[in-house]
Amino acid sequence: MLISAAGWCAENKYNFPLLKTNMTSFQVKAVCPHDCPDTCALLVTVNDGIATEVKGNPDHPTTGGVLCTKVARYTERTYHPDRLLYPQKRIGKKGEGRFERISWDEAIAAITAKLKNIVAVNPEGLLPYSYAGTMGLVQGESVAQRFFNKVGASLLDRTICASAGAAGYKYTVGASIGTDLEQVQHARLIIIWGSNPIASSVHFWMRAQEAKRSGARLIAIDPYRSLTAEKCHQHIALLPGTDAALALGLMHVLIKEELIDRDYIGQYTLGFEQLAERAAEWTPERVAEVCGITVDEVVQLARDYGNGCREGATLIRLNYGVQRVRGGGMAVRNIACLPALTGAWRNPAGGALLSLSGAFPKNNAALHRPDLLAPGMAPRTINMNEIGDALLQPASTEFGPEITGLIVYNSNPVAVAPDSGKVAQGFAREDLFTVVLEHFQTDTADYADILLPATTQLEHTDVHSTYGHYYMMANNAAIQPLGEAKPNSEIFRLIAKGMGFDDACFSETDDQIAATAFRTDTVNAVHFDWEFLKKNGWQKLIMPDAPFAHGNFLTPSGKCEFYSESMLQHGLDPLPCFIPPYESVASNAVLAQQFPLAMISPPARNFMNSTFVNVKSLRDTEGEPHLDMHPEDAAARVIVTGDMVRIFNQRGSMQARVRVTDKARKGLVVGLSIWWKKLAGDGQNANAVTSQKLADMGGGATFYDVLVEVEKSTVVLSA
Ligand SMILES: Nc1nc2c(c(=O)[nH]1)N[C@H]1C(S)=C(S)[C@@H](COP(=O)(O)OP(=O)(O)OC[C@H]3O[C@@H](n4cnc5c(=O)[nH]c(N)nc54)[C@H](O)[C@@H]3O)O[C@H]1N2
Ligand SMILES: Nc1nc2c(c(=O)[nH]1)N[C@H]1C(S)=C(S)[C@@H](COP(=O)(O)OP(=O)(O)OC[C@H]3O[C@@H](n4cnc5c(=O)[nH]c(N)nc54)[C@H](O)[C@@H]3O)O[C@H]1N2
Ligand code: SF4
Ligand SMILES: [Mo]
Repeated sequence: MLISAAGWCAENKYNFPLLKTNMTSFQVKAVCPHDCPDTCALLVTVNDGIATEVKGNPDHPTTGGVLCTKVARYTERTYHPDRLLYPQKRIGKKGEGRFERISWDEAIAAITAKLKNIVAVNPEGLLPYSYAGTMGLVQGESVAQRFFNKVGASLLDRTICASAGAAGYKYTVGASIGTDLEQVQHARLIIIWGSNPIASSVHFWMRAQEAKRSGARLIAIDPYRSLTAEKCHQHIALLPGTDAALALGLMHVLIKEELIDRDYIGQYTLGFEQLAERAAEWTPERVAEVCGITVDEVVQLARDYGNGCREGATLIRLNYGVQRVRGGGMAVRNIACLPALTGAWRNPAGGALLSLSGAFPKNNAALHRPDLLAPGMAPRTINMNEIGDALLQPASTEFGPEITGLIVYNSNPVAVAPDSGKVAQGFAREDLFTVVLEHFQTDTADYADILLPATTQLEHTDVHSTYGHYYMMANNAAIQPLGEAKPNSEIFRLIAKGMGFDDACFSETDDQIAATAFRTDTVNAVHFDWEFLKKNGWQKLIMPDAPFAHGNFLTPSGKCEFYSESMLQHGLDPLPCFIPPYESVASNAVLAQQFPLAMISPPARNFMNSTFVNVKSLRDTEGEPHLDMHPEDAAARVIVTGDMVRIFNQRGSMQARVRVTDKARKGLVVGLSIWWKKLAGDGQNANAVTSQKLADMGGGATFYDVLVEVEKSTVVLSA
């Protein structure tokens, strides 16, 4: 159903910044809301109140007029016939997905009646569950978090993506700051470590390609020959979860062969002597054995990196592929030591790029209003990676009250959270009251008691920080909300009002909230001005060209900490070390007898986590859930390309169609993700086999720390 708002734009009553003055056709400056480092500037063409085209803004320096295939199809998603357009209440069993239309008044009354009961027993019985469906600071955690603070609800630790690596990087470098994306094309050597930017950060890839055309060498470190690895000069296919060992091996060779920058080390680092002693233990032979690669690969990579740093800019694009395992935080920490060892930070195009989010002085005090928490209240924190277990926990002194109320927004936990069998079991609890704010009837929405229609980025206002470049970004609404959809902010304002909360902050408009998004008392954003940002679309943070060229690390010592006292205090090894995976052939021989194959489930190019899986043109491009399997592993199981297989372990099983290919190294299977469970024949996805165990730091997830077995399916179910 196409909801037309024809006639509405005739007078441009919302005073959008117009690039064309034609009343019936104009363009609006917007921003891509997705959990992607590129945070593109969009130009939305609106004709007669309908968004007809979404393009990349050619004037925005990092977008350069280019969008990925997913968001180029944004209108298809916005006007999708399955968009949720009005509030609904559940009439079937939980998970069945049968709903009936109700009014907003009925919905808010039903929600607040239930919440009042839950809160009266114990406010910690209520839990938010949200992640990065939109990265906007207004539609993310502004009014929502104010509401949960006011209630005194349980807190959610948002650890599903980046927290292990962020912690490891922070111990070493001090904050999520690194090489500016706009410098990448000047690099002479780029190591793409645990990342597939062709799929997940195409604007980084464009710059890496530019560097390549100017003679740069590209090396991928990835157990899988991803789209990106295929296009690099060299691909080092190590075993999953062994990156920390490879980094130690590089340190070993760099130090032994004196390929280090003694001057930089002396001035700007802490603990070199101890590091050298530790690295001495990691001979290339030992590293090769742990990582399942050759001695020559270790030694040559170290020489290329060390010599590269002397000859020009050498950049490590490390990403989240390395940190979704037990030792993920340590892996990122070890890699983050390398540019300080070689002085690669001296060059603006050298150094390391993980996340740049730490540069944005987000004004969380204004956005989230932690002061709304009543004096003396200190709600417990639930780690979102453990949502399955948390929902199945009875009350206890240790755990606190049972979770009886759950409000889900900006996330699809039944599809994306690990150990999905338990998650679904938790969501199915009859005594759990669940509200879901969504665009579509996702796997999670099927379990809602009350399902509320949320607006998309084209229909609401927002302000964005990013993690892949240094621009503050503004999103202007392009069209009116479809049907009865409302922004998350407005929905939480209505719920707050229904609860009787009359604090002034629940009357602030989205514009007023956006205007407080960044602190202007810090040098990075001293020039932040929401009115300007809205009109211009973006404003770059004030950042030095090479953030750590002269030290200035944000660690307690102000140096790059090869030795970290904070880590010691937190019960961690203060020096780089290798923490083996929970589940691997080398680290868990008993389990590996039953489940001998490592499995990873990184993002598919045409999906954004589980978003877009229901957009037919994109789903058709991915086809169906696949499993890439090495020819020897397939032959040993008499499996050929096209066979439907069952992938299983002690936690669950899923079905997928096999592609026999040496893209997956021997001993590894790869299921590109994250499929909607209900769009797969057996109603399962990769998270049927993933685990709720946590990484070494930051409470991070361990999605790629999984052993499975694969067998030909006897019963083939189709969607
Ligand atoms: N198209 C698309 N883009 C996305 C997303 C999406 O779902 N689809 N998701 C977004 C989100 S939420 C995130 S967090 C980012 C993720 O962005 P990246 O961190 O760049 O992650 P991926 O692109 O998944 O690349 C991870 C790569 O790591 C590899 N890998 C897996 N295990 C290991 C390991 O142990 N060691 C090493 N060295 N490599 C390993 C995988 O094979 C994969 O090729 O992408 C964002 N962009
Ligand atoms: N097996 C496996 N599992 C993984 C991963 C993996 O690599 N493998 N990756 C993990 C990672 S890195 C991440 S970040 C998580 C991602 O997990 P999530 O952040 O849950 O991401 P999505 O699956 O994209 O779900 C976001 C949902 O928010 C909705 N949404 C978007 N905008 C709005 C809005 O304005 N309002 C409301 N109410 N809803 C909105 C979308 O419709 C979508 O259904 O998944 C993790 N799960
Ligand atoms: S998903 Fe990433 S690449 Fe695609 S439009 Fe959004 S920010 Fe740009
Ligand atoms: Mo993520």
